[in-house]
Amino acid sequence: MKISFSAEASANPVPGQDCEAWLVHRMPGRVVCRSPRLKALIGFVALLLTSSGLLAAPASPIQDTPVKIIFDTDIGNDVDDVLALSMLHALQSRDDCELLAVTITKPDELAGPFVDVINTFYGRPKIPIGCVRPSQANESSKFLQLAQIKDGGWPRYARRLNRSSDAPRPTPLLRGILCQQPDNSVVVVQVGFFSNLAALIETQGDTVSTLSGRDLVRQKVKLLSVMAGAFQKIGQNDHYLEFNVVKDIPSARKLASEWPTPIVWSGFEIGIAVPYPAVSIERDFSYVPHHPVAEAYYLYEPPPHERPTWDLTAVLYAVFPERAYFNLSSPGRVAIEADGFTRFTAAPEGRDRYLILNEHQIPRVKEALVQLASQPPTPGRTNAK
Ligand SMILES: [Ca+2]
Repeated sequence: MKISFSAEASANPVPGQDCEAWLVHRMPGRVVCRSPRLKALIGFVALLLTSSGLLAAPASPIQDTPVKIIFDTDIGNDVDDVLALSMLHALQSRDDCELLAVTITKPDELAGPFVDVINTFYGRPKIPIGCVRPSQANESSKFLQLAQIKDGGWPRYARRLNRSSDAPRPTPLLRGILCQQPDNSVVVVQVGFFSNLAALIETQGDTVSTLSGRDLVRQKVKLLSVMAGAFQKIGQNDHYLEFNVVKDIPSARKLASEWPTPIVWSGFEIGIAVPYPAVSIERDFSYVPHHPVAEAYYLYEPPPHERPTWDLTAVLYAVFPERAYFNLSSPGRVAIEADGFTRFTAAPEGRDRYLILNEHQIPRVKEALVQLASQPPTPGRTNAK
């Protein structure tokens, strides 16, 4: 059980009220203490336990409610999407996020089943998955075939989804999920192409919601955390054309010009500054004979290769924007040029910012990414609450 403190309530205590009356059960397994006296008592007991060695470390990060996340991914291209999805499961196990849905922009029949494999492995087979339909534009994957691999005639990894074509399409799924959420509550993490979210803001009102896609996003979404573009020189190249943008430039341009909420961009330079430690892939996933995340990494490019953490950084910022893992640029506006270049122009009221990472932050970010990506499933947990 996690106990957290409400700073605004403790600053304004009600005189004479019992401690117990200030206990508010916010959600299963999670209690918020609003009593200054009880907080002091808990703090004293925690201090005693800590000094006696019974508690090894201070309490985990405090957050009122789990961050509601929609994860939009081109999973099956690079392997960082897989590590990013495993991070989200760890964060949900820690009550730091709630993964509402995974939507996929890779037009591969095995992309949906592979996400189903990962979600099932982490004990959450009911998380909705939305998939674009297969197309000629698809590039073959190095690891999605893990969804079909068998040992002695039996599937190595459990799943229910047979092919992406059997899953809902992303746009109606996104509309249905968003309209059920409280206003200004959802953080969308986009770590692939812009196709799904550009299509979402293009939708008209329907039986699910009378709002257009753009108005629905404006009402329900508080932040878009996107891995795309480049906002520093990449080597000597000051006009770097980043993969997620150039694969669907029309959609990227539409989103950049019309998306109605704040956007924080994790540029190409952030992920390459934090290579994922190969030793983690070799050692941290060996708690089971077959681990789909590690096996995907090996099939993509095995250790000692250390893959950049592009998509993982977008997840880390999305869930912990207040933890100073990164600095933010000044506000401005990102425009996508005709060739796919992401041009940032500072503007005081601008919608966009991009991540900045200094040398002191890199070790801390790397440690967080490793610990989250390699955290084992929590027994008995499902997304069914
Ligand atoms: Ca990706």
